[in-house]
Amino acid sequence: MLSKLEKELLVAVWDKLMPVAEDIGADALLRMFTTFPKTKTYFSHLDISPRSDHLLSHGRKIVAALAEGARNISALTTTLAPLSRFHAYQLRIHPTNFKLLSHCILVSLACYMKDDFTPAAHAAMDKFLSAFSAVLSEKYR
Ligand code: ZNH
Repeated sequence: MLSKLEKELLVAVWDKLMPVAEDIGADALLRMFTTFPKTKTYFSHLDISPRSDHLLSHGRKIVAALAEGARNISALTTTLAPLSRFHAYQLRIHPTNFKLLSHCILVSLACYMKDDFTPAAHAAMDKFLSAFSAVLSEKYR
C-alpha cells in the first residue's frame, strides 16, 4: 500500500519528468530491448533503434500514461481500463513483460534523477509500477 506521502511524491516526480518524458521512456524501452531481447517481438512493426522517432514517441506515451496513473492512483483500475484491455486483447502482452519494463524504468529513473532517486523514492516507485502493471495485465489469459 502507498502512503499519502508516497502518493504525493509520485505525482511530483512524474510531473517533474514530463518535459523529458520521451528521453526517460525511450531509455527505459531501449534498456528493455537490449537486456530482454524477446520483448522486441511485440514491436516488430516499429523502428526501435536508439533515438528513432518511434522509440521516442512510444517512450513519451508510456511516461504520460504513468504520470496520469500517478494522478489517479486511488482509481487505477478504472483509469487504466482501456489501456488494460488494449494490452490484453489487442496486443496480447504476456504479463511477465511488465516486470521487465518496470525494472528498466527504475534503472532509467535512477540514472536520470541521481541523488533525487532516494531509497524512499525507489520504494514508492517500485510499489506504484507493480500496482500499475497488475492492472495492465489483469485481463490477460
Ligand atoms: Zn505498452 C502501446 C503504456 C507496458 C507493448 N503502451 C502503449 C500505449 C501506452 C502504453 C500509453 C499507447 C496506447 C495507444 O496508442 O492508445 N505500456 C504502457 C505502460 C506500460 C506498458 C504504462 C507499463 C508500465 N507495453 C508494455 C509492455 C509491452 C508493451 C511490457 C511489451 C513488452 N505497448 C506495447 C505495444 C504497444 C503499446 C506493442 C503498441 C505500440 C504501437 O504504436 O504500435
